[in-house]
Amino acid sequence: MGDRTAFRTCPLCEALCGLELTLDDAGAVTRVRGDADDPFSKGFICPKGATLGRLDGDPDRLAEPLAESAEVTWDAAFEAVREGLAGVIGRHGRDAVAVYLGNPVAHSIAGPLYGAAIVKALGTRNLFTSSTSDQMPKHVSCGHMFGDPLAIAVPDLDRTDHLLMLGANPLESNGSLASAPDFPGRLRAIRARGGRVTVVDPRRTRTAALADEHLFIRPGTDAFLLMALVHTLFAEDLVASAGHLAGRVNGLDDLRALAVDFAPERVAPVTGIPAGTIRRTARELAAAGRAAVYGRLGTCTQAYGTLSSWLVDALNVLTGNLDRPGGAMFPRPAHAPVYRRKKPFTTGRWRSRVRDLPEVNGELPVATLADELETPGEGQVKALITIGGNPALSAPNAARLDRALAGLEFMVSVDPYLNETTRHAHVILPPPRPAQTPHYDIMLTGFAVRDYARYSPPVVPLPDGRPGEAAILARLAMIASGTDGDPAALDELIITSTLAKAVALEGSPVHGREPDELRKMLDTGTPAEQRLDMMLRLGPYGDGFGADPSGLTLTRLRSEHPHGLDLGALKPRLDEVLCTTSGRVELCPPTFAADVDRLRSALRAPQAGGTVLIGRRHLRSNNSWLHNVPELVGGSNTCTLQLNPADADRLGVGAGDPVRVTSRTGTVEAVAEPTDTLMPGVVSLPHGWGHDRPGTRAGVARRNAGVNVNAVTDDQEIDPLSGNAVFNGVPVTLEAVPR
Ligand SMILES: Nc1nc2c(c(=O)[nH]1)N[C@H]1C(S)=C(S)[C@@H](COP(=O)(O)OP(=O)(O)OC[C@H]3O[C@@H](n4cnc5c(=O)[nH]c(N)nc54)[C@H](O)[C@@H]3O)O[C@H]1N2
Ligand SMILES: Nc1nc2c(c(=O)[nH]1)N[C@H]1C(S)=C(S)[C@@H](COP(=O)(O)OP(=O)(O)OC[C@H]3O[C@@H](n4cnc5c(=O)[nH]c(N)nc54)[C@H](O)[C@@H]3O)O[C@H]1N2
Ligand code: SF4
Ligand SMILES: [Mo]
Repeated sequence: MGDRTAFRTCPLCEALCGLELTLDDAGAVTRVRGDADDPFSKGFICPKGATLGRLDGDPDRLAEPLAESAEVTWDAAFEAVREGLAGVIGRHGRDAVAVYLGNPVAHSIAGPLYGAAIVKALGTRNLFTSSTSDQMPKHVSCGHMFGDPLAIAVPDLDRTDHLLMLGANPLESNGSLASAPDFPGRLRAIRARGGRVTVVDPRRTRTAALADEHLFIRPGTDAFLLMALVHTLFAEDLVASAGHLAGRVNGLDDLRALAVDFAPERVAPVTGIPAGTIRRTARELAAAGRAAVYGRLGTCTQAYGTLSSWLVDALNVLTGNLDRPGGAMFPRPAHAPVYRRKKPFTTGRWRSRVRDLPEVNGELPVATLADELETPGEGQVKALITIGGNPALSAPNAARLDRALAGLEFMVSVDPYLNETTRHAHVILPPPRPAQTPHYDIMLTGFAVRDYARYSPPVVPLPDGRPGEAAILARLAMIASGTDGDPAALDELIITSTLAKAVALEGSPVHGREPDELRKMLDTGTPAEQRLDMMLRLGPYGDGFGADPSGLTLTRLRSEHPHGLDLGALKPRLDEVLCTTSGRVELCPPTFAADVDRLRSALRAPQAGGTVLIGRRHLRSNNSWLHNVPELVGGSNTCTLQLNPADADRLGVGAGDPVRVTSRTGTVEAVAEPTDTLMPGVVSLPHGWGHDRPGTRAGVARRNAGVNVNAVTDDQEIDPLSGNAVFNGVPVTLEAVPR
């Protein structure tokens, strides 16, 4: 034999890059390059994708399940899970089992296909995910504005003339809630075709440096700036009243009235952005032919996360840029049916036990997970299932959560690493290597800046008896349901009920047909492949089970488009997306209007002057779990405390000096990195570090431990409408540590 080449999508971040892998005859990945034939990524790759082989072959990855720290067979591991869960449910009831789903769940086939089934089978209300450390404010905003929390409009990067970007740093993150391979190149192209990019960020990031203009903003104050932009559009008669949105929007007058109090002069002292600049920014936005406002993590993980997310889209509506080419558009993923029964969005269908926080999108805020673990009483969480998550590092006040995890009666983790979180687990079920895992981006193609589909079968086959992640999760769902029968029955149930619904639904491409006939037509691969085939065939580009013989099937996607299939630029589709009760875009939902009171009181309050902390992403990190790849740690990727040189001088510290950072919740000590890229009064620590805990297995990460920023973030501070964590604008005090 010898070397061979194989192709797959990179599963690491949201950019969906195609990869070309070289494998030796033992099946080890020896080289990774960008897949030049991928129609979306066209060969683009970043340092993380390029080292996927090192991650794939990491000797610290768990190959076999662990139970009480010993390697066990898969049967024994599942039996231990069955006993552990049954015990807790028997003693304390179903809500005593909590589930935490982390970020990589959204980057797999298995997570989206089986995650919900596990939660449903458990019958617990205690679902927590990394979404409430991330984008939940956007779901709430879109839920109320468009009726669907997943109807997230993305900037049409390739056609826009003007991009106003807040709280995003795609030059390091490669983009988020806007899947765009080579995001940096797409930004440069905006400028190259004469367009304009403006970045709003408390730090002059690499993205800000690439832009035409960078506005430093005081952390956590975007909602004020956005309100002032709205104010200016109304005050200067710049609102696009005619055009394709005319008659499709409710609440214009309500928003106008709300914005009256937020004149640029009033918000300037709060945001740190001069009134003249705010006015000019509004005028530029209104004057641009095709413009998009895009807000990401920095605008979500703050105290006004939902208001900021809402106002971003309010600006897209007011400038007439929602749902039009070059504006903010709704992707049309190939696997998601267009026709569906529509239920308008609500929150608070149940509430958390300890802090009485509302359910949002079927889950509770991760900021209250430790409360639920620690507070005794009926309904206390006694068991936890984590899937692809590391909340002992990633959650707000993670040090507290880390301690609370130690008290669980039972914990099982589906995770390839023995890390800060999974060291608390009684059983760890490791998914196989990326090379052994199939890929289709169920979640992220829903946010792609072009319609695009790609299926990557496993590059290396699994050994007999070794379950893939889909099979692990399906088995967990069966165990959770109390039957522990054949997991294939679960998929069969889902397929049968989906087909039954599809044939009954008017407008569906299979309306009126026989479910049995459709069932027989499905792909003959794994259960996950059968479900994917079903989804694609029912989707907007699908063959409708023969109704459109040239349409998409999984078989066709796999055999005819191994490098992926470009389904074209985004198309206007507001009517397909909208499912508000009114059938219109709700520009000023009452819950948001009520929350504006917080902004108004803050405008009246004297400005607090102290130091605040923000986060930071580095190109070669990926949250907490790539620090065990030698090529990715060290150099520019180190866990330093960045601060403005003026602040460093005042503190009497220079580069490399230790600084103590203290907040309400704790203290960390980090090494100073003075840099004028940070605005005065703002300091920055990256997240995902702190790999010095005992009982983990990650040698490289341990030697590059860093400190956990989430020892100083606060789980009691949340964005009230979404329950989202607040990672930006955390009040801290600094102290030089004598050497
Ligand atoms: N290399 C790398 N890539 C990643 C990840 C990673 O860890 N490393 N993580 C992935 C994940 S999980 C996500 S969610 C995405 C996130 O992708 P992005 O949203 O691009 O995230 P960040 O790079 O954190 O950028 C957030 C920016 O907000 C700024 N900011 C902080 N506070 C405020 C504020 O109050 N207002 C404004 N306007 N800006 C503020 C920060 O300085 C920072 O530049 O990245 C993904 N990609
Ligand atoms: N201070 C601060 N905190 C933050 C952020 C911030 O900007 N600042 N960002 C927040 C954001 S945006 C996010 S998304 C969260 C992330 O929060 P989490 O999802 O809790 O944390 P990750 O570090 O992404 O952990 C991923 C876990 O999945 C495992 N894993 C990797 N690949 C696979 C796989 O294929 N299958 C399975 N089952 N497991 C896998 C890894 O080993 C690791 O344990 O962190 C949040 N925390
Ligand atoms: S940008 Fe993201 S998807 Fe592309 S190679 Fe890098 S980590 Fe992978
Ligand atoms: Mo995230």
